[in-house]
Amino acid sequence: MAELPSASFRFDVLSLLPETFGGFLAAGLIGKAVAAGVLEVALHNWRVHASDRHGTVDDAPFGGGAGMVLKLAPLLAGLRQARELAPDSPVVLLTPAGRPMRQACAERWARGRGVILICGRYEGFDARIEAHVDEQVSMGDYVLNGGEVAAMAIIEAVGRLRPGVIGNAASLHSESHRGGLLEYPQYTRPQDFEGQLVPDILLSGDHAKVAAWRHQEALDRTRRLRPDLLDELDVAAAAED
Ligand code: 6GU
Repeated sequence: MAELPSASFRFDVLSLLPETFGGFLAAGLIGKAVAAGVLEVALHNWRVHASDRHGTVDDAPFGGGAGMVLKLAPLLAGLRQARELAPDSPVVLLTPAGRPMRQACAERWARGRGVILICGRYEGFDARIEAHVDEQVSMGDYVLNGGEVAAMAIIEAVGRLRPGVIGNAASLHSESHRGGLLEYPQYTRPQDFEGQLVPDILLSGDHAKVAAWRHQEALDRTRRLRPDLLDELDVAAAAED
């Protein structure tokens, strides 16, 4: 049976550097999905809403101190425009002061019809923006010059969960972070690469043994690299008892 045409999912991105998205939106599976209309990405440069002819979007901080603060009015004008185009989309502020992005977040957003993403640049937002957004999300505990790279990461993480973006939907099921563990190690030919061997069990043809080995490897790897994920699984399991 032919696959049903999938409804389009839209990203509305508020950015002062919309040109940074060009290559990203044209390449690979995301590029194909955009060309096919499965994903729609509207870039809103909110500098056009500045009130002066210089396009000023920032100003000095009240209370003094170094740096500048992004003004509220032009940003909110851009947000209003995006909301009119995407009234059902949650509004996500991209900031290092937000909650770290998680796979569960991508899954939740992918069940909706779109997401509005707000990217700042260098300086912080006027804190009053918080009253106008649904969530504040960070890419992790390090500092970027702006939210654009974070927005691209989110477009990819959410977009790839939408029907019609990834050819082999089955590959979505065994990935790292699905089920709270890192993915087990994978190997392909050759079986011997300069003396580095593929584990024998993978050549055994015993599917049950392979499955058990993979689960154990996923656990070991998670314990080694991301013990914090195992703590979360324990908490989740305890909550189910
Ligand atoms: Cl979303 N924005 C900026 N400027 N820096 C970050 C970030 C976001 N996430 C981590 N660092």
